[in-house]
Amino acid sequence: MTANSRYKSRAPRSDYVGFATLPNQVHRKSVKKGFDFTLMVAGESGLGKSTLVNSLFLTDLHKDRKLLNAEERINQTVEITKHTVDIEEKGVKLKLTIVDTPGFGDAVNNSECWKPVTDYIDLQFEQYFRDESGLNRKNIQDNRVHCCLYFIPPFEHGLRPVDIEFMKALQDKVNVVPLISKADCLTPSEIKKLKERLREEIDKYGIKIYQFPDCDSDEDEEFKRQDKELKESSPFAVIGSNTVVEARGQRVRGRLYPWGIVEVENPSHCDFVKLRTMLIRTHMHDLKDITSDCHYENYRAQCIQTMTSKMNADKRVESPLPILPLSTPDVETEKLIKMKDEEVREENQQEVLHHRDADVNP
Ligand SMILES: Nc1nc2c(ncn2[C@@H]2O[C@H](COP(=O)(O)OP(=O)(O)OP(=O)(O)O)[C@@H](O)[C@H]2O)c(=O)[nH]1
Ligand SMILES: [Mg+2]
Repeated sequence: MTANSRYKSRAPRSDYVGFATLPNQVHRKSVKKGFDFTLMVAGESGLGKSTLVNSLFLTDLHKDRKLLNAEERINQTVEITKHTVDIEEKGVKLKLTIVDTPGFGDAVNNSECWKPVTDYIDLQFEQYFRDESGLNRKNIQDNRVHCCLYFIPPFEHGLRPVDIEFMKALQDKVNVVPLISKADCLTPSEIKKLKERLREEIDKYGIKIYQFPDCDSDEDEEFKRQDKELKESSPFAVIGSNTVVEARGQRVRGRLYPWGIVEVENPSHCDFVKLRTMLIRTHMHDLKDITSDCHYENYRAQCIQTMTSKMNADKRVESPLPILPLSTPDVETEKLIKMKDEEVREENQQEVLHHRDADVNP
């Protein structure tokens, strides 16, 4: 729509007020402002978290970054690290932030290994809450985490206690998307079996993972088919690699084995493309909405509740008596007040008479 048409073209029609342009106005404004999205990865050490996010975004979308050579291995992540890339596509700007977390060990005692991760998420909420309640609300830096990819090892027959506890610790703070990592270690039938098992267990243990929203009935058939396929493929089985190999005469991102090549972006090898499509093309906005409408709202409500009860507690310490609201006196009280007034008046009169007597008869 041109500026001209927005202002003039519909003017003569009396039944057209013009609010039908609202979606266009919103569109223009949001394109101008740009978008942001923050993705986090979590799970046991060595499951390929850093490799996958690199395959997903950093090398893929950030054009200036070169692909790593086979020798340039990704190092073990030792602290929470944040990478931000500004990308642009058809004039739409996206600020993408990846939060890579160090994996927990495979030790039996992994008590509270999720704490640094949940603390990080809370800290971003806290920062946003402070900024939102402060004076400079216009330039708020929103670092809230919109999605956490939780990596499940391919070697187990289902969820381990630590996976259950970790996801439960995350579930009310962030959209959790479970992934079967290193899917190249499994055959297609093993993947199918593990997915079924994981779906059952997620249900059984009441783990709240990110739920894909229902598809609108007016969507076209192709979209509906893709949406169904997406839901049926969950939890996605993924493969990561930062090396480019030669396959079928083409250079593709993949893993080279003595017996063949595993292609990261080949849909018959793994769900990598489905995951990327879901995160970027189809569900980014929903993930952001749920973060702000559910997870952040929960945090905010809890914060306000804690602040209110603390304020009440402080007041009670300062004045041991409860502060009651002023009320209008009832009938009984008014009677008592009148009687008291009468008494005072009588006393005053007697005092005046007494003084007069004293003046007359000194
Ligand atoms: N077979 C296989 N190996 C993978 C895959 N993704 C990563 N790896 C390898 O697994 C090893 C660990 O990968 P990282 O990406 O460092 O794992 P991480 O989860 O980030 O580990 P921490 O930083 O310790 O938490 C590396 O040697 C990777 O090359 C995969 O999909 N399949
Ligand atoms: Mg890592």
